[in-house]
Amino acid sequence: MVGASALLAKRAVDSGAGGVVTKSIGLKAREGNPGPTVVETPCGLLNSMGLPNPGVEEIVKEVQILKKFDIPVLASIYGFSVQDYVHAATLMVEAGADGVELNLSCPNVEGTGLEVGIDPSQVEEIIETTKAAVKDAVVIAKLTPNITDITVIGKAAEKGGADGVTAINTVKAMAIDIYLERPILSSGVGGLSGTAIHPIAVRAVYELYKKLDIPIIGCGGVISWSDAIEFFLAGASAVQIGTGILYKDFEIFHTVLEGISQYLKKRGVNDIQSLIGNSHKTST
Ligand code: RRO
Repeated sequence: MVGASALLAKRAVDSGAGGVVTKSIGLKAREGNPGPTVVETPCGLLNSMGLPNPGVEEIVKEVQILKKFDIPVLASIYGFSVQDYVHAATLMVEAGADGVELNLSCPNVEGTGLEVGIDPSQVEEIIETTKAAVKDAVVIAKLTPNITDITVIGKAAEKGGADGVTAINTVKAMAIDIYLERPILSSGVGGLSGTAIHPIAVRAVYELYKKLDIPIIGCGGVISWSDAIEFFLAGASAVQIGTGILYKDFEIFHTVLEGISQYLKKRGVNDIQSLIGNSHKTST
């Protein structure tokens, strides 16, 4: 996720990213939650941004710029109803997005994201209706880890016709100011990303790989090239980097790609494809 700016997204691709996922977009502009909306913790970033975005009409322009540069774009979409998801997704695909990643997992706003993303029947319906509307464009479901069994939601997405799933969105978490004796985030609870959640994300990808036949995108705490390799071995076909950009700047894409390439060379492996899911061979 590189926000809502085409130029920042282009910087990520110039630094080695294979494509970009936008900040989550809805039909209407939203200011987001009042501050503080972000807290740095010793092992990750806690946020409660509250879906700030300029609305789909503004993002259409950014997507059009990205497509002029031939950059692969997934538009992240949220909605407060099935029709919201479908409408915003259709506008993004008409603007040239290669596909949409449906946010079924934002932990910070009532009536969307996580609230629908823990209900298999709603997930299936949102995916099925969106897929029917955008036809050949890719539809990915971004899943929440804030559920006992993530594979139930993964299966629902697959049944609805998803082309893939992204695992995972942020983990519900909290930080408290010990002198003010109250939560630091204005909303109290937020979502944790970064290093702390990487092992949770690897476990989620591993469990999903056992049950799904569609591709999985690993997301959560990729800071070093070895984090990406872990995702591939767990069963991911691709990885996303978000919080890692804040820690390592855009240079992270180059460093991760270079590390992966050295690892493959050292191990005599031809391509990443040959790594996908390999950790399952030696486990029960
Ligand atoms: O904007 C947010 O508060 C937010 C979103 Br859309 C999301 O998907 N995950 C998250 O941790 N925060």
